[in-house]
Amino acid sequence: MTTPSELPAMPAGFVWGAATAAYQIEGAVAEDGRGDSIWDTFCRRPGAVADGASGAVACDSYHRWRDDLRLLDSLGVDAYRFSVAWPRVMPAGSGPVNRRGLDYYDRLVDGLCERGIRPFVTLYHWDLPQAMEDAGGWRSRDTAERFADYAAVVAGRLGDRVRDWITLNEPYVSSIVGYAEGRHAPGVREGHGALAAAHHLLVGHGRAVTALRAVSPGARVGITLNLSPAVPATGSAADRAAADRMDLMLNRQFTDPVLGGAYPDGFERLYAGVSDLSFRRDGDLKLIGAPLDFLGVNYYYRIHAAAAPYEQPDPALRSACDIGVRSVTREGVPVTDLGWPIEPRGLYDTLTGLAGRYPDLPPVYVTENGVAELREDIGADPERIRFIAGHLAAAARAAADAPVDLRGYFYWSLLDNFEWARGYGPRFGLVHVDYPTGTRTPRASYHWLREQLAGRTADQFLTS
Ligand code: PNW
Repeated sequence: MTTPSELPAMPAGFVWGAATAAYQIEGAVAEDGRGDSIWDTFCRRPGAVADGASGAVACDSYHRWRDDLRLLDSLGVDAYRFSVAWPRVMPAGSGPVNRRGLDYYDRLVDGLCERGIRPFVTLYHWDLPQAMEDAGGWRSRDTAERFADYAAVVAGRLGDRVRDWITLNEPYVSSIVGYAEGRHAPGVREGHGALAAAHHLLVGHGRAVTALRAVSPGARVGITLNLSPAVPATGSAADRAAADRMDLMLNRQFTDPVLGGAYPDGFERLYAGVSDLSFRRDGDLKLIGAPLDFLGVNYYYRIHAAAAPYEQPDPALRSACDIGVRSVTREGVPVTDLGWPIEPRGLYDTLTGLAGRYPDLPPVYVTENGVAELREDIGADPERIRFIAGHLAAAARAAADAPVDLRGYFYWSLLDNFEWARGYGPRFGLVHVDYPTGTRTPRASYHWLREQLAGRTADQFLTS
């Protein structure tokens, strides 16, 4: 198959956007009353983040947000997905509200509305207030309640202009990468605790959905999940079973409760001896599985799964990511600079798979998809253009082949930014950022996307 270099025609009303997240772009971590988040703490831990980097300055968007608005405006996107930092709004996670923190998002939302750009607001993109972590973090059910309180506060301030809300970004990463792998904040390696965190994140999601709708009756509410099809590295029974375990941990642990109102089959078996799952309570699934206005899907790559020995033979000592699986690179599959396989068909399979498994699948937005380069390349990024066009073609095919109501696509990311434990090496941006001067320079992909978007109205008219 040849790789397209143009965007496919999408139905009228399709939302084209770009995405960012608070801790990755804002900087200004000690300004205007912001409290510490678990990422501020994690970044201070020796060896936790590449080059000892942190989000203390990042893209300085807390001060340069007008530049970001100008970039979005001239790009011609319909929407901007950004996140609100919980510790700016409630420095201790609960209790007093910090007006100055909310003021920042108020200005940003006003600026978007003035330019006709629709805000998609993520309420939690991993920056848990440190004070909440000190009280148990997501292992504690109370954090879910506090999250809903915070969601209500944000909606109370922004809900007159913001319609589209995303409760959580990638609860898999918050729980499994943060509490089981320990590669992300808070950087612990647990079994039961990580599974409790995953569950409480979903409870927090459910409570936040209720709170958002109560405060802002016109709200459209969704959640963003990172989904990666797990395919067996070989046809062996062992690799097929490994792929199934990976799919359970990474995908179905989240999609089944949220979209199907049920815990996935096989989950208790997967974690037998690791956790008794005693954090589950009656009524949780009803809350977690309440109908959503949309699902956000983050897709980067698919996983080629092979059976591997458990790191820890004794289940009682196992972390929740120790499931006897390793992911392998397949001969002939191109990879990005981060080693992530480039396979648009994984996005096709994700979308059609959702439609096949969940009869009541709500409308879907691709809330992230993108490619990073490790080179400090300011201008030419043909790989990025091919990546975007290839993945959109796959998404459009999925929407044509399956009952998927695909409503939009957000490129990750508008800007080069703080890529978590990898620091500032990987560059995902349509726009290059020079650290730490903060100078923003649009890349070729930005100009390409701008031209594609400028020409889209006529195309869409033809096909709709
Ligand atoms: C997503 N991992 O995350 C996030 O939503 C973004 O904040 C991030 O910048 C983007 O993808 C690109 O990575 C992930 O190491 C980041 O397992 C890292 C991991 C997984 C997801």
